[in-house]
Amino acid sequence: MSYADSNAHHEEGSYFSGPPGMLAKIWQWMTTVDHKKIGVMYLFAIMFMFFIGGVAALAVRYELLDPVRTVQMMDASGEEMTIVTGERLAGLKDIMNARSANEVYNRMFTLHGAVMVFMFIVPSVPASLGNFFLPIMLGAKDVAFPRLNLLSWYIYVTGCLFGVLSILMGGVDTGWTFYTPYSTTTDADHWRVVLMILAAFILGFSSILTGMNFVVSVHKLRAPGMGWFDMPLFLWGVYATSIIQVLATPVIGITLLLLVFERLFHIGIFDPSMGGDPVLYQHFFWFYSHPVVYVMILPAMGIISELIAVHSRKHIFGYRAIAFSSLGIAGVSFLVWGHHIFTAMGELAAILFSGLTFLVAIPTAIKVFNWLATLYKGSIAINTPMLYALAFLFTFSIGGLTGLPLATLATDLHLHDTYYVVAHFHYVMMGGTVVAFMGGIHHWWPKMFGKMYNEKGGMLGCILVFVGFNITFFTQFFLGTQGMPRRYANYVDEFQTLHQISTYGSWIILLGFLVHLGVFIASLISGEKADQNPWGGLTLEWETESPPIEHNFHHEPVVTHGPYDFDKVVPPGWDPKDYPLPANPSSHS
Ligand code: CU1
Repeated sequence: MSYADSNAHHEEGSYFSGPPGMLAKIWQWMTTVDHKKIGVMYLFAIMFMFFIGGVAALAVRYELLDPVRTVQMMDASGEEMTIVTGERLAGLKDIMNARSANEVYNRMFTLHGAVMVFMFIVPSVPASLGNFFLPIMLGAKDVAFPRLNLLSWYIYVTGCLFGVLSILMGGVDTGWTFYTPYSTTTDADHWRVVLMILAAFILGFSSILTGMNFVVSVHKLRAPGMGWFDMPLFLWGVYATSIIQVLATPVIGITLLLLVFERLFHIGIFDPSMGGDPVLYQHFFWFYSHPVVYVMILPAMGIISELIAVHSRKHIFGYRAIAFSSLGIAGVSFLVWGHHIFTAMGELAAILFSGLTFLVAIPTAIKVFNWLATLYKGSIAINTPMLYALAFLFTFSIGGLTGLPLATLATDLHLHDTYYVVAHFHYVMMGGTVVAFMGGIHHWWPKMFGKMYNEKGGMLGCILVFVGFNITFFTQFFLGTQGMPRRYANYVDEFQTLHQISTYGSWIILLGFLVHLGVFIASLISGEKADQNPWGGLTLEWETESPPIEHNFHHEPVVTHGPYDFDKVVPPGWDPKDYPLPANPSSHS
């Protein structure tokens, strides 16, 4: 509680205490250049897109509950729809089976992929937690370009609106990758396709500008005493991501623009019937979309470093190795795009891309081993952030290791375009990024909103998500190795049991997220007031109030110890409530 008296001579309120009056408040939020408010707005928008993408995912899984002979009968007999499989096909299933079930199914998985990739997972950690915490962890008042930050938010919202508009008009069936020539020739309504492509195009600008803002902030705004290697590892993750965003995103921008021109004006770049080359599109597309996998995962890895160090109160093992491995992953990420299209290139090229892909395993394994070494003999807290960190180690390791057979040419030929791939990238994206994101939200929730959440509820949600996730996606490794191709609404009977198990798992995931939602709402309404430093962290965000004041710190903080120097500065038997540390003459002088 010591912060209260040290700040007593200041009147500044918390960042969300706005002017009186609802309209004035809304106006203040809409025009704010405060990185914290912008981070919170991103958080809610991103969660909303996660909800839309999640509903589509549940619909896809629901359709796959049975092999659906309904569709074949319907195709044969024209418009008449015959429901064969009985009562279980009521409700949502009817909608899925409307007119051409396969068509609706294709739109559903495209909606799921496009929303989750472009509108949820790419901006997820950097735009929400990154925006809120990067300046505070640097000891700065705001990001380097606060107005640009607000502009990035509005560009993000515009992109999402384009996407939602396309969905409301009926959606697209191209898959989230918009592969040509299908995406330039599909007879779906022009504007739906164009709107969805433009959505991704616009969202790219938001990504570039945010990345640029963060790179400059890290270079220019570190607090006095904070060298590069005194930065929290979350910031190293966000920094590495920002570099990729700035360098790779322009490529997808140009590519999508060319795609729109091709679709509208038939200029002959990607369409072979006009002398174009569809494989050229795939190279362009993955030149961005592989690095962007690391835009998704690097900030998540940064979160895991914070969670593991703080909640086991241990100095992180191999700080520099973790920091450099983030940059290493960012560098290698630009050299491996070809592994998505092994079958569309020459033998030598495929061998080179295969070899380069294996390089990613080195910095990734460095991180995983360092996290394990940090946990060793730590005083491990059993709480939601730590549970999510442990879940991450498990699921992300499976995600990483199952990538190796895909990088191997001989095995990739069999596994390509099967459910094995679906399982693999969900283990990385959901088992990695989403799991870390959830852990990070719980870790920083008390700081962002000034309220504690119910720990038992958080842990219950985490366990449900973890169990449901593994039931849903581990089965898909078996489906894939047995030959079930991805992107099909119908399948042969022998796959039914595994598909059903997978679908039941998706319901457990849903239950887990509903528990989380309930816990968050309960916290906002009636949560216990959070201390300044509920976990005993040593990074700068814990040196300001919960929630932070408008300009983050009363005085410019001075960094006097490393971000994880628990062994040096934390006295035995220390209670985080006694923050700041007795021996720490830092910011509150
Ligand atoms: Cu890739």
